Amino acid sequence: MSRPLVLVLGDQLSLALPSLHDLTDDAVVALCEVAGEGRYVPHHPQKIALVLSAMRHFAAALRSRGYRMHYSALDDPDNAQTLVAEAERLAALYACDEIRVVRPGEWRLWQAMREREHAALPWRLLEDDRFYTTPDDFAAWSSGRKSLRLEYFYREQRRRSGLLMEGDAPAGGRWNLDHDNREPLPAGVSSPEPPRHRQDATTREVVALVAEHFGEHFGRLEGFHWPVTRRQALADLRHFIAHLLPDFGRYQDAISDREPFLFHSRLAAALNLGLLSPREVCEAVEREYHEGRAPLNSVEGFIRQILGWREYVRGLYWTRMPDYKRGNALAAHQALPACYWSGETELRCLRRAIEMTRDNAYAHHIQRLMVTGNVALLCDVSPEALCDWYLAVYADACEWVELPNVLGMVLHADGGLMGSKPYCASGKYIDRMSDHCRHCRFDPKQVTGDDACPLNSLYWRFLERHSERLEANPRMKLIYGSLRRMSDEKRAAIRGQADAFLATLPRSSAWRQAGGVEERHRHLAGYRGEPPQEQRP
Ligand code: FAD
Ligand code: DLZ
Repeated sequence: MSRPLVLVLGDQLSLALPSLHDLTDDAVVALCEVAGEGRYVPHHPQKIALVLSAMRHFAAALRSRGYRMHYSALDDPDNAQTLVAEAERLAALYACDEIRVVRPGEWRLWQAMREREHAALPWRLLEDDRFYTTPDDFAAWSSGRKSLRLEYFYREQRRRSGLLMEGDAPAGGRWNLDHDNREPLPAGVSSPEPPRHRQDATTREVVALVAEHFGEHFGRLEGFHWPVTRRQALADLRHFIAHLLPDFGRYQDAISDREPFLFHSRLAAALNLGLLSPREVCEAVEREYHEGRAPLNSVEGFIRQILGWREYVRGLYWTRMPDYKRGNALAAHQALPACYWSGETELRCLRRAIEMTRDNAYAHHIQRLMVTGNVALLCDVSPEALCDWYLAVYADACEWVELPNVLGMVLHADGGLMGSKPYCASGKYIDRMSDHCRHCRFDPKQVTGDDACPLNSLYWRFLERHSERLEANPRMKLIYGSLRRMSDEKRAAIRGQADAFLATLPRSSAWRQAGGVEERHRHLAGYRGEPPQEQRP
C-alpha cells in the first residue's frame, strides 16, 4: 500500500479533484505557496493575493473535512520556493513513497513532473476531469480534420453535453447567435456594481504578505475584491445570473470608457482556480433560458464561451505544445510598447484598457482582443513579449487559456489554425463599439495628419505588410480591394504616418528594465530548447 503526498496546486481548488478521491488515512495532502510561481512572470498583485488567499481558505476546508494536511506558507524558513522542489522536500519529510498530482495548467510544470515519473520518488500524474473534454478527446476530434474551427468543435460539444439541445437540433433552430450580440452600449445604460466580498483575517494577511513580497509588480492591490472561497464564487454566479445575464448577449462586444465590467460575468478567475465548475455554471445559465428569465442570444453566447471557446483553447494547448509556443507566422519581433506597463499613451482606448487592467486585474474580452491585442498586432509585438504580458496582468490568466488566445486569436501567429483571419481593426471599429473616441485627442475619421487616429494608418500598414499572406483570403477581399484602389501617393502618405508613429513609440518595458523579463527567459530557455537569452547573438 503506498503512502502518497497529494500535491494540490493553486488552480486546483475543488473538493471533487480526482487526486482527493479515496485517500488512505496516511496520505498527506499538500498545498505549497512558493515564490517561483509568483515571479516567473510579474503577476499582478491582485492575482497573487487571489491565488494565495483561495489556497489558504481551501486548505482550511480540507482540514475541517479531516484530511491530513501540510500547508507551506510563502515565508516558511524551509520552503524550497518552487513547486517541484517543495513537494519533494515534503514527501521526504513525511516518508511518502510517491507524489500524486492532477495535470497542472502549464506545460512547463507538466513536463518537469513527467520527467520525474520514473524517479526514485516517482510522480504520478492524474487526468483533470473538471472539464467537459480531456486532451485525448480533443486529439480524437481534431485527428484527420482539415479545419479546426471552433464552430465544428462547439456543435459537437453541444450534442455531447445536451446543453441547449431540442432532440438533435439546437434550441431555437440556430447553433450560434453571434450576429445578435454586437450592440454598443447606449448612453445612459450602466451595469450593476459587482459584489464586494468582505476581506476576512486570512485575506487581509495575504494582502499584506503580497504587498511586502510582490509590491513592485504592475497593478494595484487596493480594492481587492475577488472571490476567494467557493461560497463567494457562488455569490458571484448568482449575481451574474440575476443582474447581468439577460443583457450579456447584446452588449458582449461593447466597450465603455467608464465601465470596466459591463455585463460580463467576471467568473473566469473562479472557474480557472476550481472554485466553480464549468458544468454547474453552464447548467445554471441554461436553466434561465428554459425558465424564461434570459433570452437565447445571451444564454447561447455565454455557454459558447465556456463549452466552446474554453474547452477548445485547452484542447489546442495540450495537443500542440510545446511547438505551439514558438509560432510566429507574421514574423513579429518588436518589444512591447512601454505604455503597456505605464498606461502613458494618448490613445484613449489603450490608456483606459491598461488603467482598468492595473486597477482591477481585469479587462473584458473585447478590450483584450480589440484594444490591447489589436494595438500589439498592428505594432508587430512579438508573441513571446505579448504572451508574457497577458499571463502577468489578469487575475484569470493561466497559460493553457492565455496562450492560444494571444498567439492564435490576437496575433495570428499560428498561421490561421485558430482563426481564418487576423482580428485587425482600425480606429473606426473602436469608434463604432465604444465611447472612447469622444474623449480622445485623435480623430478616428482621419488617416493622416496631426489629429489622425494612429490605428488607421497602422491598420493599412499592417494590411500592406502582410498582403502576400492575407490578400487571397476570401474574408479579406473587400478590404484589400479598398487598399488596391488607393493611389500610390495616398498609400505612401499612410505608410509614412504609421512609420513615424512606430519610430517614436517607446518600447522598453518597466519589467525589462527591472530584470524581470530576463529572469523569465532564463527560466523558460530550458523547455523551449533554446540557449538562454543572453547567449543569443
Ligand atoms: P465572460 O465574458 O463573462 O465570459 C464567460 C466565460 O467564458 C469566461 O469566464 C471564460 O471562462 C470563458 N471565455 C470567454 N471567452 C473565452 C476565450 N476566448 N477563451 C477561453 N475562455 C473564454 N481567459 C482566461 O480565463 N484566462 C486567460 O488568461 C485569458 N487570456 C486571454 C487573452 C486574450 C488576448 C484574449 C483575447 C482572451 C483571453 N481570455 C482569457 C478569454 C477571455 O477574454 C476571458 O476569459 C474573459 O475576458 C474573462 O472575463 P469574464 O469572466 O467576465 O468573461
Ligand atoms: C499563479 C500562482 C501563484 C501566483 N502562486 C502559486 C503558489 O504559490 N502555489 C501554487 O500551487 N500555485 C500558484 N499559482 C498557480 C500556479 O501557477 C498554477 O498552478 C500552475 O501554473 C499550473 O497551472
